[in-house]
Amino acid sequence: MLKHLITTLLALVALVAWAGPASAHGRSAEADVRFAQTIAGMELTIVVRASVRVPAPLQVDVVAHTPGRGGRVDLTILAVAGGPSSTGTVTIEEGRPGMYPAVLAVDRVGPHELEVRAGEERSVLPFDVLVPRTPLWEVVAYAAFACAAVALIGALAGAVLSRRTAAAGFAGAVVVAMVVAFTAGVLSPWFAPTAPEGAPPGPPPDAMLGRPNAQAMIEVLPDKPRPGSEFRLRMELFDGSTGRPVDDLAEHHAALLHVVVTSQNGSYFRHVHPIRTAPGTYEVRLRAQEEGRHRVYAEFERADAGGQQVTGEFTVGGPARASDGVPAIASAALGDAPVTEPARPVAGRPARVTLDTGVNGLQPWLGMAGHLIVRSQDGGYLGHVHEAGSMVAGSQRVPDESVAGYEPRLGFTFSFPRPGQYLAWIQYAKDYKIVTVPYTIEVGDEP
Ligand SMILES: [Cu+2]
Repeated sequence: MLKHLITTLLALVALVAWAGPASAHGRSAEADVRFAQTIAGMELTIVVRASVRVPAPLQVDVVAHTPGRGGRVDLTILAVAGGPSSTGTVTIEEGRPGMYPAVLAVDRVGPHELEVRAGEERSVLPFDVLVPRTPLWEVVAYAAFACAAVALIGALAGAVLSRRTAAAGFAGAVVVAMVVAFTAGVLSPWFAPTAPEGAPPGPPPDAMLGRPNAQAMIEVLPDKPRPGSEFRLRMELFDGSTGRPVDDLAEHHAALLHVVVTSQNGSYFRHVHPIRTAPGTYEVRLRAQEEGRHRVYAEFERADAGGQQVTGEFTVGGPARASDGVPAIASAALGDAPVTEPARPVAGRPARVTLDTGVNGLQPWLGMAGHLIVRSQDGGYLGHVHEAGSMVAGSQRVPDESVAGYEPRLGFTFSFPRPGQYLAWIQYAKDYKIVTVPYTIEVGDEP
């Protein structure tokens, strides 16, 4: 009995000492998954809530930022490995931004697909159902406590039966077990985090070199949309050497893909999140407004690789027109106009751009309090920075769309690469609605 106890304790000590490099790759089981989607004329964020066990109900919240004419959104969750599917529906009310919850179900961990249907459109979004696993140090600590309890009983029994040697041995085992348990607890911060159940395997050793950038083919259908008409912007991502679709995009600022479309003079500006219509293929429906050349900028990140930006171009109804002016401050702006410090920023030096939105309790959009998108006059350069903001009431690890807690003043630091005029747009969310404030900045040369 005593021998067994000591053997168990030694094994636990070995386990603590090992604390091997467990796979720490990927997202944690406690994090929600977010997919911004521009679908059926609506700008949505679909939030798949974290689950703590399976099988279990799975909450999926559809946040309607721009509900447009609203309508039905059908959700279906399917495990890639097979098994029953689970469905849910939310009905977005016309012109009513907000959070529309649905409860679906999952019966296993691992790779899943969430199908989103709205209007004529269908998007299939891959995600992993993860369930937290008990960390190794906790297993060790609990096992050691159990050993200590058994040894304590042995020591007491030895004392009652006047078996001194045995009692002393058991008492020693209690001490060793407690030391193991406390050591595990004290060392817990240094233990490699335990990968949650259902997490994909970490990258193979050769992946340390990084995956190659994806190649992008950007086109519009029809290839020359008319002003006022709807068109589809399609983006195909593929591997340059094999030609196979690149379909391993990671959630990056609450979306798989961020797309900005601007007309030459910047009066047309869309920040949208295309739906995934096939592996490696993303589409978004837009309505053309004005004739001329338009630029497309797409930002995404392959899993286990860096982020990248790709650009494309298309023309609306006829030949491109020369730049004819700059956007005015939108009537949508609620607070003050943006202020730049210094008033005339110097190229290559950080400038401060602030906007007092006048909104008490800004909400996060795409995980941030505010977004600043900057384009050079000719469209050759597009930059994007964030205001992480501070929540008025405490800070949340993952800011939720439903929490209206940011300070009204948004501040960004931005270094304009060259002198000249820039078009800029600040975006933030209020009452779930996205507000876009366009303005222009004149950047000077070295003083
Ligand atoms: Cu975006």
